[in-house]
Amino acid sequence: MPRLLVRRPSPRLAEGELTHIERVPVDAELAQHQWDSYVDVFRRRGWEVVEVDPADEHADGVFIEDAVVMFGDLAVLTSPGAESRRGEIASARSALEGAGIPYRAIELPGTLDGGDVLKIGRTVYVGRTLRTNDEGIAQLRDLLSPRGWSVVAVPVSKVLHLKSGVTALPDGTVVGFEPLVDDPGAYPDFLAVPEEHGTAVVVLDDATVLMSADAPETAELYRSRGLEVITTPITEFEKLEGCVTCLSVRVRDE
Ligand code: CIR
Repeated sequence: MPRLLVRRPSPRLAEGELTHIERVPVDAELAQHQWDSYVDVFRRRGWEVVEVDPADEHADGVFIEDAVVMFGDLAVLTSPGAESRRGEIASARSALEGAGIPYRAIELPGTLDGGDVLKIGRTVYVGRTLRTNDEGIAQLRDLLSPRGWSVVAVPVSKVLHLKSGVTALPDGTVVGFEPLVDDPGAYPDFLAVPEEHGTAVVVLDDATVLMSADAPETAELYRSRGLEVITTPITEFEKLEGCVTCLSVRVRDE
């Protein structure tokens, strides 16, 4: 059974880091409700939900994808680029140990945020951003090359993380909102979508994706390509530069 690692939102969510957008009020109660609905999408589809211990002192802890990335059955524990987020790693490590998931870690001075990692087949695109540095990318390459993955660094300057700008459909097509993508030509197969919040999809299976409810035209575009599209509202997380991918780590059966 696939497993979903999640961490419930901190009551301090509204104080999370912001880089590219202005701060607006966040409704903590609505955020909790949206988080519950997000987790329910997976639960209803048979995923086992594993809660990482709350880290209420870390406003951004809910964005658990930044702390852990799965490569097959190996987890990589990251080294967050924002100082305010480094304390999230200890509890993520305990969660991996508790769940019996083997892991390796990126170490300082290397930094790497999980939001900068996009896997397509055995290719791993890694955004070089304010959060992920060359040393972090080099450490990731050293871990993955012997395991048969190839790591490709791509520049990202217009959004927080690589996956704030692009993700991939089940067939490997990279989708992005072009004004926010540094180099669409970096990907063999690129599809421009009409809305910023439509760029992030979580692949649930070969025919189904989960995305934000705030991109209806993009949802229609994906449906016209034969996909089943499930939408969920995540407005309170989008206000903090979060998206649908970053609220969980998907541990899939290999
Ligand atoms: C941060 O700046 O770190 C958070 N406010 C947002 C993190 C979003 N994570 C992601 O896109 N993977």
